[in-house]
Amino acid sequence: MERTFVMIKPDGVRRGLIGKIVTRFEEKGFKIAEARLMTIDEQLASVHYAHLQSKPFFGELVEYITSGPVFAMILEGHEAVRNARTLIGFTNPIEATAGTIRGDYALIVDYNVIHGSDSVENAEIEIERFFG
Ligand code: RTP
Repeated sequence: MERTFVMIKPDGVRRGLIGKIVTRFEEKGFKIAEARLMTIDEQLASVHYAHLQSKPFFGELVEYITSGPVFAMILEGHEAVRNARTLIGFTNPIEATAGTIRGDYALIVDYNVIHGSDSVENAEIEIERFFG
């Protein structure tokens, strides 16, 4: 069964959205294979967002993702990567459709509540990175 990596970011955890977001994945049909609350340090943040290192918002992105605990999950299901991305919605909440997690719970791209792996290959890399 395909696996994906999903992480509720510090704003989502702070706002008490873990339960609501986990319920959405469960209701959609995903199986939660593993889950844990953890804190991301600067080094892990720099690896995870290495593809954005040249962006002007990189420093603020690292500050945000390290600002408090995240809730990391391994989800299993049919086409888990693509199904999870659809449920999560577009990166920028302004473009995310109502009914998606970002469409319903976020206003601004800087604080978009959740991360989901964008390919099967990256999902396996991120699962290894966060769960070892
Ligand atoms: P994620 O990795 O969090 O699931 O996001 P994504 O694939 O949808 O988008 P990506 O381009 O990889 O961006 C990663 C995260 O960087 C922040 N971001 N801020 N201020 C900005 O213009 C901007 N653009 C991206 C967001 O937190 C985004 O999720």
